[in-house]
Amino acid sequence: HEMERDLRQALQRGELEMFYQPFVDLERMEVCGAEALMRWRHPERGLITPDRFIPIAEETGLIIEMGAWALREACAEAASWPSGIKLAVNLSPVQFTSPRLVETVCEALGDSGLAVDRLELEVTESVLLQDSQPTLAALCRLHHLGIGISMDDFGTGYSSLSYLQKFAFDKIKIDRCFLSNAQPKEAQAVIRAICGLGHALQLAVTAEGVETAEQLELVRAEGCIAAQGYYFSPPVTAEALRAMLPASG
Ligand code: G
Ligand code: G
Ligand code: G
Ligand code: MN
Ligand code: NA
Repeated sequence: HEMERDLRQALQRGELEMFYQPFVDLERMEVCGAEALMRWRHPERGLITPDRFIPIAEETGLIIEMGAWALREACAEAASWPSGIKLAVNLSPVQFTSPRLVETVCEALGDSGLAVDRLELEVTESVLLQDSQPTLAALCRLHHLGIGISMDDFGTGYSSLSYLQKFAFDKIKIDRCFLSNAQPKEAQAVIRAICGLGHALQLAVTAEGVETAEQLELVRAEGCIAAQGYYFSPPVTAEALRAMLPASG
């Protein structure tokens, strides 16, 4: 696979880079964390977004190495942030096929000095699709260490609700399609229902894809504790993200 060779080289040559998208605490209206999102800074083709290369990295298993690099890189960066600022990192289902996943996470934390309770790992419900015992065991071990586990892209899969029963998630991130693809009335109904569910299950609920002041008002009024989206900031370089952080926290 030509793309696989290119990706492996990209990893070796240091062409992968982590971007960060802030999320905002809706009570204090302050940045309270950032999600790490991978980019490929290609020497000829410029900045390539993950939808173009993560699927190939998953097919070839290279995501295991790339994901380990991403964890180390993001934890090292976040260790320099004010102590109230959280780091969210995405994990692919394929990374759970590695027996070393938990160790890899622990090494990234240990080497960076980032406190465990500042790390959140985002997984989509596809992680729990096959009812894999090793996957569930790894999630439980990570959770027991004090790492937050978030269900990403909530509501877009086959049966999101049943997955909430399979594992004690800390947070659900409402998929951005519920804001972007809906009339305001429909969006309100869906956000309200998900916030009600989160409240009943004692889960933090956050909104993705907030692009307008109206959407911000809606998710805040319905009880989301945090929000993320272009209204605040797109994913930006580590340096640009640092400029958005409070002086301490
Ligand atoms: O940054 P962007 O919105 O284009 O990211 C698209 C998707 O790529 C994200 O929703 C996420 O699922 C995936 N992704 C981005 N960065 C990473 C990463 O570091 N690791 C993994 N496993 N997936 C990522
Ligand atoms: O992990 P996840 O699939 O949720 O990744 C978030 C992706 O969503 C990133 O690739 C980011 O570029 C994208 N994104 C973040 N905020 C917005 C937004 O406000 N609108 C849209 N359309 N996309 C967004
Ligand atoms: O609108 P203003 O010029 O203040 O925004 C500058 C940038 O600051 C925004 O694009 C956003 O990315 C970033 N930002 C950082 N923290 C916050 C916050 O708490 N609220 C808002 N609205 N923007 C924030
Ligand atoms: Mn995510
Ligand atoms: Na998402």
